[in-house]
Amino acid sequence: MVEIDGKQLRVALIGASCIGKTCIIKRFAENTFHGSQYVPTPGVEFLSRRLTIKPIGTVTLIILDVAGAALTSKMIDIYFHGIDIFLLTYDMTNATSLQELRRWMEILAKNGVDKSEASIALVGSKGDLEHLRTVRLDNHSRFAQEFNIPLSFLVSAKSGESVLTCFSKCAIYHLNPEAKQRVKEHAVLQSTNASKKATTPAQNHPQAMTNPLPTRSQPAPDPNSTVCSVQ
Ligand SMILES: Nc1nc2c(ncn2[C@@H]2O[C@H](COP(=O)(O)OP(=O)(O)OP(=O)(O)O)[C@@H](O)[C@H]2O)c(=O)[nH]1
Ligand SMILES: [Mg+2]
Repeated sequence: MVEIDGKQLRVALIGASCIGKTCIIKRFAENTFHGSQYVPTPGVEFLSRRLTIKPIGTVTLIILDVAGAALTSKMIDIYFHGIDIFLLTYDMTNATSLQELRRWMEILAKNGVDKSEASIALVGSKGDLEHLRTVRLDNHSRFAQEFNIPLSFLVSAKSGESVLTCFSKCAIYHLNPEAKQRVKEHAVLQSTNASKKATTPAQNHPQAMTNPLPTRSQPAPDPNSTVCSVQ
């Protein structure tokens, strides 16, 4: 069993502006949601929370809230130094925000972020706005497959749905060397087998250990829920 007591993990949320990164972090770290007005994050902010993962112990997550506007910042390599887990976040009501993650993936690659060292998750935000969804589940899955991203979540900072699960599962995954080894092997399989479709059985693929993106009944529209994502 992995010994985790006292460990610290550095987690960064990255993605376009106004997709709900700060709200997800505040929901996780403070269990609050102040969604009525949008205040862009200036540069980078930090919050932390200690997580108890039964039965293996406690781990402290130091969470970097990276402003969407930091995409072009010259400081980005400093921000990304030593990050254990990247949560690549997009707004499921805004298809452009998923495409913008391509630019963030380029930045990760440029900064030498190694997918077998750092763990990467694809996170769809604003899951309570199912009625406004423009990113379908298959778009999400295709993106995750294209970049060999092993973890997938759909969360809502507003309702709190899956926020704790997302951070906990990412931490557990990152602390499990076997899971990361499987990603490494899968990446090799993909690159040596580029002409064929990946044939790894679903139960062996790391994606199988993630929570399925849930479908849910449609909540009533909430006109006050967001300033900038409901266009
Ligand atoms: N309905 C709904 N709205 C949300 C949710 N999360 C965030 N929002 C809205 O989206 C707006 C932007 O959220 P932020 O968390 O500030 O966005 P950000 O990604 O941190 O933006 P930058 O700091 O500019 O990078 C907020 O004002 C909220 O109204 C959610 O889960 N559901
Ligand atoms: Mg922010």
